[in-house]
Amino acid sequence: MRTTQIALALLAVLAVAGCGEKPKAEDKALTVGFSQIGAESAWRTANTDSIRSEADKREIDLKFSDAQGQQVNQKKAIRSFIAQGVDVIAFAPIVETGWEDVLEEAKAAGIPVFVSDRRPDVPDDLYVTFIGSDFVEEGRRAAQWLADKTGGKAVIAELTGQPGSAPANDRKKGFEEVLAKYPDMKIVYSQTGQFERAKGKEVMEAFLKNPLSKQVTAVFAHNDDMAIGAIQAMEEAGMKPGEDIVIVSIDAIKDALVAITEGKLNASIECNPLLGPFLFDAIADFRAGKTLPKRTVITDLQFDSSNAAAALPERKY
Ligand code: GYE
Repeated sequence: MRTTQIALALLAVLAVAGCGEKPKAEDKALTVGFSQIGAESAWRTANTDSIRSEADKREIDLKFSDAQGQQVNQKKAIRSFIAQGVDVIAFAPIVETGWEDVLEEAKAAGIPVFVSDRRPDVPDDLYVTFIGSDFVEEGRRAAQWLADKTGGKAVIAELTGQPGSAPANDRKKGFEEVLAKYPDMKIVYSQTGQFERAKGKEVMEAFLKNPLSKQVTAVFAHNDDMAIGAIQAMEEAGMKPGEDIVIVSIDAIKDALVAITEGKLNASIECNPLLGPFLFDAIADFRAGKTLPKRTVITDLQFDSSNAAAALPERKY
């Protein structure tokens, strides 16, 4: 009698738990296809680590694709995510233009698209939300820092980022907007270093052979890696970067904070690459039926000799 009761109770529990049934759709791990730009900078590596580790933590099935700096590869990856029927697509668009067709295809397939880091130039209805820093503001802050440091007098060489990318376009725009208020600050040379350390070094090496470089009193680099490459070129040419020439850049990676404490770099405006938690929170909220803002702006700090050393021990990237 007792055994029968226990057996019945057990059966009831199993029935409630739905034991033996096939797993329902919501029991499966969420599948997210993420198309990354490449590995051009320390910022990008930290961004990739953040996305991968956050997906792991949440047991999300992440299909990660590295486009190695090519828009065609990103578009191929997105098309392959559509063909695989992933639940969500996320991507960091390398350049602003040329995304409409592939995002229309995702929309037609009913797959929501989340934009991370850089903005694509497409109509709002082609993506759910865009999460990233305000690059125009970063450019403004770099210029304002330089104006304050130099008393509004500077002959500037600019190292620009990936041509056609939102951070290169916007950082230049914000920087020039502030420069317009200072008649004695002007950019006399501007060349892309593609956001890469080696290219930043190459560009500076070539520029130092140009007589125009003798007039230059400041360098604005669109990211720290290019600034660090330029610093190496200046040191190899026997100059004292940070003293002979004032250098300001963007990202605030650990190497930049080190260079500031060594007096070789003068300032870096932060751009937070740790977007994984923001991205996967947004995806979770969307799936829970919440309305998301079209744009989430990540707030950033800035560093110079007044605060870099204190921040260094805690810096993760
Ligand atoms: O500043 C740069 C990277 O899109 C914000 O891309 C990002 C930029 C970052 O290569 O270092």
